[in-house]
Amino acid sequence: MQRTLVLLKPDCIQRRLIGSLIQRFEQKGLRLVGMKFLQPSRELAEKHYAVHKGKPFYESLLTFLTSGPAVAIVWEGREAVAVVREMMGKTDGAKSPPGTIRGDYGISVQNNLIHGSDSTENAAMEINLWFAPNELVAYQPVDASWIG
Ligand code: D4T
Repeated sequence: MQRTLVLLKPDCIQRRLIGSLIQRFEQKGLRLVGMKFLQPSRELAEKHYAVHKGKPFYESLLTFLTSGPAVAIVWEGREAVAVVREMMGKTDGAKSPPGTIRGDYGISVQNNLIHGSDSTENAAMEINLWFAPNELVAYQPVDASWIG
């Protein structure tokens, strides 16, 4: 079982799409492990996007991520990292195919609604960044044997 970090970015909250996006992941069979609604600080945003420091879009990206509240979620499931990335679509909503989250809900590159970890290593780091260990809940869903 893999775990992955999803952020519903400030545009997702402002556009009232939280429920629609969470529903997709629940229906896919991913298991909710942790979830919080928060106002990301500049410090947290800098750590989260450290890999992009120095790039032309870095400052604008930080301003965007800290522009309003966000939802941080940990999902668990078989191949969860790749499954979430596939469901998100491409970075640019305009180039993202219909059926994906960014393809169905956006046309922007920066305001692209959602973040998902891109590897199991980054997932572990990002989960640790956004959540304390006691904010993650381990349990056995009753339908686990049906989901796989
Ligand atoms: P995240 O990391 O948010 O899940 O997005 P991606 O994995 O799809 O894309 P990324 O890491 O390359 O970019 C991070 C973040 O920066 C924004 N961005 C990206 C931007 O504003 N301008 C750009 O030119 C690029 C490449 C969008 C997502």
